[in-house]
Amino acid sequence: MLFLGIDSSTQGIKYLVLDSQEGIVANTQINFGEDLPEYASPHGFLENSNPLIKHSDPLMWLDALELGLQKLMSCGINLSEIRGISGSGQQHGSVYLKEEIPDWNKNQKLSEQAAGILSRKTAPIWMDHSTSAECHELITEFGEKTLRNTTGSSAIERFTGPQIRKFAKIDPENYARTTKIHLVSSFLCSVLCGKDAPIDYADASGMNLFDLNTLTWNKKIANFTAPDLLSKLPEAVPSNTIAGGLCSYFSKYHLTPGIPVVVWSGDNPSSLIGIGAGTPGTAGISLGTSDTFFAPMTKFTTDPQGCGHVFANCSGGFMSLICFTNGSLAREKIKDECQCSWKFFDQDFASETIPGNNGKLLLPYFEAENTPLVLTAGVKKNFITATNAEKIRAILETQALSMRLHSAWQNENFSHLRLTGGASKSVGFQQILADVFQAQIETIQSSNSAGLGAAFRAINAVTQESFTSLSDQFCKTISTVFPTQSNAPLYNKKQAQLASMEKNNIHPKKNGVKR
Ligand code: XUL
Repeated sequence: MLFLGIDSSTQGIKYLVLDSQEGIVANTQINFGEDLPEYASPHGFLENSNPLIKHSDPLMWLDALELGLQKLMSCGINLSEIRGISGSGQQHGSVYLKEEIPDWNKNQKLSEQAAGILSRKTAPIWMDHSTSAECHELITEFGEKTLRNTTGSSAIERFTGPQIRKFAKIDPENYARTTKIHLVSSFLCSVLCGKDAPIDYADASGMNLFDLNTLTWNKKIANFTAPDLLSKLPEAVPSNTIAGGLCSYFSKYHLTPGIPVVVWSGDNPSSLIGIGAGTPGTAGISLGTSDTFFAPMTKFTTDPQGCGHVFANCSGGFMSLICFTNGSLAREKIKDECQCSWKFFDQDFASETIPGNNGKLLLPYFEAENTPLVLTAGVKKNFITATNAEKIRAILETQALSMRLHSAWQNENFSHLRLTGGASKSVGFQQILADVFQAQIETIQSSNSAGLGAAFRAINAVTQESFTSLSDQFCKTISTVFPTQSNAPLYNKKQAQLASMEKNNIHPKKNGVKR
């Protein structure tokens, strides 16, 4: 049986078809910047003179969805044999509708039909950091600790609740006309079903609105966030819920109308499933537009610094998530500065440098950063001169050390770390991560773990096959890098150096941080 997993991420949409016996049989993707230049979003979001504002055009996602399905038709598999679909979306982004999602008319493009039902032309995405005032208001009303213990997170700029509050404040008329607010995940799931779909518990956790103790929307927080908000939120449901049958519009892509569409989730919760990190002791690191560190949690613990999060885990229980905005785009900036090849950036720099890099570090805040919270972009270095190889080691070691520093609140020991995402193939970065975490670094066959996790969730909901059985079959490790134990003291020292560099360079008041 074939299942389709779709991952709608910041810079594009990826499609993966999994044969439940044979493994992955098709893989394809659409890049928003390259394939849809008319949307003027080279990195998946629109230009804005305010660097804290990051919005995307939801119609671009719909054109990409259709373009990708067309591309998938030419992959040589019979799409009519697909028996279930699920997906994942970049987290926190929100889409505002003034009418119900219709049963689409086959003779008109999705984007043309959807244009008429949006109550807000653009969707704030996870990279938006423009809601500090709203976060401050939430914290003043409920207290930081209460928010954290209720929703799993402090009030966070990119989270959907503060974003909705800002919209209701700056555009009350269009907010009032809004009848439904979707996440990227639930919006695209609704599009496939041709009717409004629910939000799964895991992606609901990234909104500052969902109570992780009761697994329901928190009425008090929702009422404070924006007028009448509860009536505009989709239902929150377990991650294995079938949202509906595929609407007949998609028969033009040879998909069979009526096949189950399983509720979509966030890309990070989906990746946790897709890398097969079901058991405590194994964590995941996704090296994409954002770098994220995530792991199943043995107990509900929150981050006292307010940067890390607890989400519902699609396979039950909870997971942690720490997001670093300056991931691949920051690596690319350094690569551009060095004018070197990817081979040099991913591998050859290592032989021209030494672990620890003679203390050279750099705070790579090319964009506003989530972890630690930095609202004024600016790159800081503790060196004046460095070779290209040293600059590359400086960014990679800083990113690895920052992940270790800011994930320590979980109080868990990780002996295995599974890497996913585009940069996971960098053998230089793999060794640095192994040495910094003193853990085994594993990679699996598919670097699209969010799409694979989505396909697993479709299979699990439709056939009841367990996640353990699926990951045993399809998440076999293809490479393992072992830590060099003698480098442990050196990186412990360097982590302390990074902590004090962050402390000395990040001035909460100057940055407008009110947490
Ligand atoms: C997670 C986060 C990002 C997006 C990227 O909290 O904001 O990782 O999910 O797609």
